[in-house]
Amino acid sequence: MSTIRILKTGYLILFSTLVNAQQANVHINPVNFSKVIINDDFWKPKIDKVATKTLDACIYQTEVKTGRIRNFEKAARGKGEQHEGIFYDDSDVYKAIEAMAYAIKLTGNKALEQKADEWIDKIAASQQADGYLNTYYVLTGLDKRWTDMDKHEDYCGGHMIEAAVAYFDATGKKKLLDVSKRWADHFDATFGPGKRNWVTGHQELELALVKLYKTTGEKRYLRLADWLLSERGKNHGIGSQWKNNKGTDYSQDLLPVKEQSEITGHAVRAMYLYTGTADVAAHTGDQDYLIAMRRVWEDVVFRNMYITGAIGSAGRNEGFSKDFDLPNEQAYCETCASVGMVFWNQRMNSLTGKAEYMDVLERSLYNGALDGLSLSGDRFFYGNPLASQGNHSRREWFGTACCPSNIARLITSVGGYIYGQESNNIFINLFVGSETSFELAKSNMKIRTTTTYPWQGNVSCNISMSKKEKASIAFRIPGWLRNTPAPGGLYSFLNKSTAAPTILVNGKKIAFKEENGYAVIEKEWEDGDKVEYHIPMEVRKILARRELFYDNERLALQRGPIVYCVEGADNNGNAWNILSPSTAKFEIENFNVLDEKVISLVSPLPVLEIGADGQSIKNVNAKVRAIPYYTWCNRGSNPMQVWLPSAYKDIKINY
Ligand code: FUB
Ligand code: ZN
Repeated sequence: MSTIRILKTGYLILFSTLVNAQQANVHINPVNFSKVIINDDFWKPKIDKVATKTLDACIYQTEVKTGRIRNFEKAARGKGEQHEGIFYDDSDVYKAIEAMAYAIKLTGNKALEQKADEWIDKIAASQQADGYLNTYYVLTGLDKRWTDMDKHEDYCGGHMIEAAVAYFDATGKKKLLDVSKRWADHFDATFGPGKRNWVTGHQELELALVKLYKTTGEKRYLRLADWLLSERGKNHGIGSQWKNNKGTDYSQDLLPVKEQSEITGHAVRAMYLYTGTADVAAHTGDQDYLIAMRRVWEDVVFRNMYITGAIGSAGRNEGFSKDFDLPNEQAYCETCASVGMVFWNQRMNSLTGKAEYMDVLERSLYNGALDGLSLSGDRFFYGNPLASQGNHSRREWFGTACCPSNIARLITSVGGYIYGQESNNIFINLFVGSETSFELAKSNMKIRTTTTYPWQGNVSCNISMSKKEKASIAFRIPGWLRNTPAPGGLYSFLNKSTAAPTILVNGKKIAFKEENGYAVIEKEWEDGDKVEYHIPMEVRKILARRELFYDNERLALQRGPIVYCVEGADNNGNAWNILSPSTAKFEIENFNVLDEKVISLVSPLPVLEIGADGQSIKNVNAKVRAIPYYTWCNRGSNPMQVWLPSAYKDIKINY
């Protein structure tokens, strides 16, 4: 199957040939977002909100409230005007364009396309004759460019490439892709074997170069990404200000990537590094990278991940601290780090074919990452703590504004995480109402999925076949159904469940085999076949390993993939005075958090209150309501807790 796509410009790209040629080292090829139509009750409204509210906010902040677009205009004029903002601000423009690209593809929003085109013209106009592009150095002195690895020139370049690839995929327009290629060619001419050494100060370019390789077919971009990885751990001195006084390897540059086994330093840098590493390994087949990544992944998931799938507990380095050091109220948990967990875990699933990576991805996506965006779509969390005394609020924007456009690009590209394929084996990784099609060996298979996930575990797939053909469909069996909240035993369910998934084909229950965490059915598919996959959902109480000191004598609640919290808004203004004994019974109740229809959990629980005399303490039984963690702090600043005390000593009446 080699489709030659001829673009308007006469630019030839051998799309399918390339993709097929490159996938030798992966077990599952994710279906690109652009091939998936989303019509899901949970995700579609969120995508629409990002396409309107979130991106409107990004556009307003980018071109009106801050100087990000003005910087490009000034760089294009070349009159030495003053740079506005921070040296990495260009990256936010690119990430917003990437999100616009996904939104344009999904919603056909013409105004967004016009805006993106306008920005791309300005970006192109500011590119230097030799391909260099970075408004900070163009405006502050080109003589200083490429002298400081920490200054994010490569990070901004990487985000430009990602935006260019997404925009090209979404619209077929290649102006930004050409700009990116010229920039990458400039980088390639400057750095590499026999040229100058370089280590990315904030990883991102590695994964972007692999995307550029996949889009253009030019192998030198892959080689460049591989070379950048090989340069790490050679003492080039990046992030050196952090090494001694913070005691961690801030930029994951103390050891060569292949020798790394511990997660260290800045969380977003780490996630982008290992995503890029997995991408390179997928195309080169370098097993040493895969072995190292598994070691590091275990260190993240077995010892350093929150129950929300968030990572990076420490604010001082925006990253990891000691193993098992996961404070709740002081948790940093940057939104971008959860977005990075989604990226990396998808790559690991693709490389290994194992569902457990998707389990982690799902946890980070529905909880740690989604919490970063308000239900209104135009307010953001930078950090995502698991407890609050009511002193947190969602913000319109940040000085360092990496998170808003990052969550925007993740939500609009969620279609890219649902399905996978390897020859005649189809994988359903996330349960989202959507449609896509697969080229099988002899036929075309179309799948239309309907579901009310994440609130109920019913997933129904209608199959259309161009002709009959044997193939397998593998449904992920979520770890939470299998008594494994997270691989590695960092968390466990208080009570074991014997619930099991069931599959019906054309109304008849059938046996399936289990492979790598998937429920697999194989048959000759016929047009009109229907598969119903059912994953029972129960309210589960979660305990943390003893070493997670902050969670001792506490439990958390989860149902399906959703982690819950109690918030003052639903509980008489408090969330810290509630006791949740291990025997407490929670019922489910439909509930609205603003306009978000959710399933809440309710239980009569002991609540401590100060009596009318101001001195006595009353122990009352009150109906306590827990809501999905991702919906908290949408009704003003409120106290909140994910981990509820199960012993009186951990209760606070006043906070
Ligand atoms: O340095 C660029 C971005 O700003 C990082 O990814 C975030 O952690 C924030 O520091
Ligand atoms: Zn961020």
